[in-house]
Amino acid sequence: FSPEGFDQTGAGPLYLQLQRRISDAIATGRLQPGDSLPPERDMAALTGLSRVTIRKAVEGLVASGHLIQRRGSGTFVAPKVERLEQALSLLTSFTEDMARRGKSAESTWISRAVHSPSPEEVMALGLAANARVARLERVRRSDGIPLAIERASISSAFLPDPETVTGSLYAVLEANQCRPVRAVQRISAANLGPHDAGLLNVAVGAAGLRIERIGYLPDGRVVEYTRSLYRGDAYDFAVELKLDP
Ligand code: 16G
Repeated sequence: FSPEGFDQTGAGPLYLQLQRRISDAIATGRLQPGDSLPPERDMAALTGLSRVTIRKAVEGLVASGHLIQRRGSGTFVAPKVERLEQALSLLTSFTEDMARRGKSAESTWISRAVHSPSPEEVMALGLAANARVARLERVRRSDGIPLAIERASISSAFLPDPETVTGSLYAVLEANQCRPVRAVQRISAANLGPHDAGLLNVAVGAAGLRIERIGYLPDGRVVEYTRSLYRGDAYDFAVELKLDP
């Protein structure tokens, strides 16, 4: 960062000039994923620009997904995601999928509690009106990178205490002898709104995949109704097709 090259007279607003400089540095590798940016005050001193201009430039680059901000620790160049290929024909869990790739699986919990079911949950899970439902909402990460937001609803009959799920939901369901053995999955396109984009560290409006999974027990009862939002820049879903006999 240096004061040279900022055109105070005509080459467009100064915050846009600074944004271009930072995004060029990322594109050319002079700034690497994970590199930290100097604090706002230092950037202002280094560039001769005002703190208001610095803040506006950084806010724009956070919104576009180039930078990420962590409260208390500063501003960083966003990590690059490598695309993952995910088979659609296997009923696996997030934890298992990551383990198979030799990657870690982590969750940041948003909420985990028992509720009265919504009409949508009553329908999907086939619940009685007075039933209760465990709702588990979390951001799924691998090697620290957020990949999906997952909102799982499980009848309390199968998961009385959602607090027992600290890592893998399917491992807990398996221990309770109610892991789904069959599922129907529906995928649709979605643009991520400000809240979800923030949770996934991507630009507002970035492409996402909305995935709904309904998981069944061998006797046909529904055990899981999960709605997820996957990062469109991180996943390729693949399935084998066979000629209609
Ligand atoms: C996957 C499933 C989700 C399931 C979860 C369990 C999709 C789209 N979703 O993320 O329905 O609840 O795995 O993972 O594949 P866990 O056992 O690691 O908690």
